[in-house]
Amino acid sequence: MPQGLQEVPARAPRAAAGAVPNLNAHVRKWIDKCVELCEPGQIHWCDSSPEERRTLLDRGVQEGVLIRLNQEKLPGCYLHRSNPNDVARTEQLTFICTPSQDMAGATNNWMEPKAASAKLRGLFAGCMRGRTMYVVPFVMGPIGSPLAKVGVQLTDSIYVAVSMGVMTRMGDVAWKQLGDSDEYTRCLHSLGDVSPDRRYICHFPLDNTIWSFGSGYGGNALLGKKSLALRMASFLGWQQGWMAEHMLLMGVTEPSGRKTYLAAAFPSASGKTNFAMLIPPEKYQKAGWNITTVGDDIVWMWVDDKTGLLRAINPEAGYFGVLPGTNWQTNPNAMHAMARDTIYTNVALTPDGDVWWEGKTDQAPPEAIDWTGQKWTPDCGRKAAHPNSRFTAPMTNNPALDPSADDPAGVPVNAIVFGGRRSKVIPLVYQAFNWTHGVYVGATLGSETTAAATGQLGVVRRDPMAMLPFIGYNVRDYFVHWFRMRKKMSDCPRIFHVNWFRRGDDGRFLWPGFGENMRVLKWIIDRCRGQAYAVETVLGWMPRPKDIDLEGLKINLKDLEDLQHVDLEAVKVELLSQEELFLKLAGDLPKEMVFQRELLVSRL
Ligand code: GTP
Ligand code: SPV
Ligand code: MN
Repeated sequence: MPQGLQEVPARAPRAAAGAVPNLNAHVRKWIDKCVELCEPGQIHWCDSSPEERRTLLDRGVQEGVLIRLNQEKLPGCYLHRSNPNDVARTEQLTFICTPSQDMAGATNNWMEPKAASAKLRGLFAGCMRGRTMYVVPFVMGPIGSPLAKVGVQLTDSIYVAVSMGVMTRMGDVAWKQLGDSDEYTRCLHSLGDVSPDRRYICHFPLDNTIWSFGSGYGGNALLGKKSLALRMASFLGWQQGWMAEHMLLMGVTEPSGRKTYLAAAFPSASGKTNFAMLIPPEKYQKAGWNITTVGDDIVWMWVDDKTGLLRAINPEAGYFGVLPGTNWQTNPNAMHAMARDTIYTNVALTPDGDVWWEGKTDQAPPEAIDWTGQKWTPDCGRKAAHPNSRFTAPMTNNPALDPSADDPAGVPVNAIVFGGRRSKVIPLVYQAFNWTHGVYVGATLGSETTAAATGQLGVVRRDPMAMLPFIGYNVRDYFVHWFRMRKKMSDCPRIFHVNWFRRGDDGRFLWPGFGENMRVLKWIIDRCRGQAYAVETVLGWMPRPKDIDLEGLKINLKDLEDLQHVDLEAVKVELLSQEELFLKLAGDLPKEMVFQRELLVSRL
C-alpha cells in the first residue's frame, strides 16, 4: 500500500483538480454514481497535458508512490515499488460476469452479475474516503479507426493514472470521440487495501463495465489493456465479426522493399516484445532487411470489405514490458524505448539513482536497494528485481516504431505465428497445412507458465492462442469464431508455430534466439511468398536444416537437428496432454477440432 495516500486527510471536501471537462449526460450520471459509492476526498480530471503529467509525477514522489531516478541518466524516469503481494496478474481472482455460466465457458472463472455487483459494491463503498479519484478518459486504437474504443477509468492510484497516460491515447481525445454517446467502457478501479483476500477483477461484457478492486498491478489495474482490449474486446469481436488477440504486430521489409506484416501470439512473458522489436543480425542489416514494430502485446483484426484480406491495429500506445533478461544485446530497441519518460516497476535502485535487474548487465552492481526496498548485494541470496518487474514506456520512444502504428486503417496481416515456451518435444518452427489446421495448432498451444501470473512456474499448460486468461466468453465459441473468420476472407494469412525455448539434455537453450530469430522469420516470410522449400511432417510443413540460413551463426548441425527433431512417441504424449483442454470442453468441442485431432493421430 503506497503510504502517502493515507496522509490525505479523511473526509476532505470534494474539490476538483484539473479542468472539469464538458461531460455528456451519460458519463456525468455514471461518475456521480461512482463518486457516491466510493466517496473520494478529491476528484482529479486527467487531460494528459505535459504540465499535468509533471504535476502527477511530482505528487507521486511526494506521496512515496514514485521515486525520481537520476534525471541526467534517465530523463523523465521514475521507479515504483508495488506491494510484494501484488506483482503479477491473479487469474484465480479474475471473473467473467454473464447471466449464464455457459457464456463464460469452461476456462473462465464466472460470477453471476448481480452477485458480483453486490459483492463489489460492498468493497467499493467508501473505499476512496480521503483519497483522490482520478478520472482517466482514454481511447484504445488509433484515433479515427472504426474499431477504436473509448473507455473511462476511475482510479485512486496515481501510478495507474500516470501509467494509463503512457499506455493509451488519454485525455480530451476521448471526450471528443465519445461525443454524446453512451458507448464507452466504464472502468472502476480501487487499490482498496491491496489484500489478495479482497481482490476481484470483474468483467461485465453485457454492461460494458469493468470493476477491479484490490490490485495496482498492470494487467489487473490498467483496465484499458487486458480487461478492455482483450476480454471485453474479444467478446465484442465475437458478436461483431472481428478479433481481439494477445499478439504482437511487426513489419518486415526485405531488400527489395517488399513488406510483410506478421502477428504473433506467444503466452505472457514468452517473447512477444522481443520479437516485435527484433534487430536483424548484421548480415541481414547490410543486405537491407529492416523490422518495425506496430505493437508488442495486443492486436485487433478485421476482414477488409473491399479486398477480403485481414487487417490489424494495435489498440495500445505504450509498452508494459518484462525487464529481466532485457539488455543492449537482447533488445536494444526496448533499451532505447525505456531511456526516458518511463516508469520502472519492481526493479533495484542503484546508489547513483539508476535501475538494475537480473540480466541487464553481466556484472551486478556491488550494492543496491532491491525491489522490496531492502539493502541488496550480489551474494545476499535474493533477487534484486522481481522476476515479473516491468517498464512502462511510450511506443513513440521505440526507434523501430512502424510508420503505420498510428494509422487508423491499420496494416495487412500476411502471417500468423503461434509460439510456446517448450523445453522439450516442440520443434523450432513448422507451418500449418491450412487455416483450419492452423486454428487447431493455436488452440492446442502448450506453454510453460511464467512469473507474469501468480501460481506455479514452469509447468506446461494449454494456453489456446495465448488467450487462456483473456478470452472474455466461452472458449468453444471462441474456436468457432476463429474457424468462421476464414469464410469472410478471400485469402488468408499463413499460420506457423515457433519455439525459441527448446533445451538440450544439458539444459541449455539449443537456439540462440532474439536477433537470430530473423533466420526463422526469413523462412516464414519466404513461405508466405511461395519461395521456400518445406517437408511434409506429422506436425506440418517443416524446413530442412539447409532451408534455414545459418551463415554467420555459431550453431552446430547436431543442435539444429535436435531443434527440429519430431519424436513420434513424444508427440503421442503431447496428444494425451491436449486432453486437458478437450475434456474441459467435453461434448462442446467444435467438430473441426475433433477432425484435426483425428487427422494428426492418423498421420502418426
Ligand atoms: P508479456 O508482456 O507478458 O505479454 O510478455 P512477452 O510475450 O512480450 O515476452 P518478452 O518479449 O518480454 O520476453 C519475456 C522473457 O523471455 C524475457 O526474459 C526475454 O529475455 C525472454 N526471451 C524473449 N525472446 C527470447 C528468445 O528468443 N530466446 C530466449 N531464450 N529468451 C527469450
Ligand atoms: C501479460 O501478462 O500478458 C502482460 C502483462 O502483457 S499484463 O499487462 O500485466 O497482463
Ligand atoms: Mn501480454
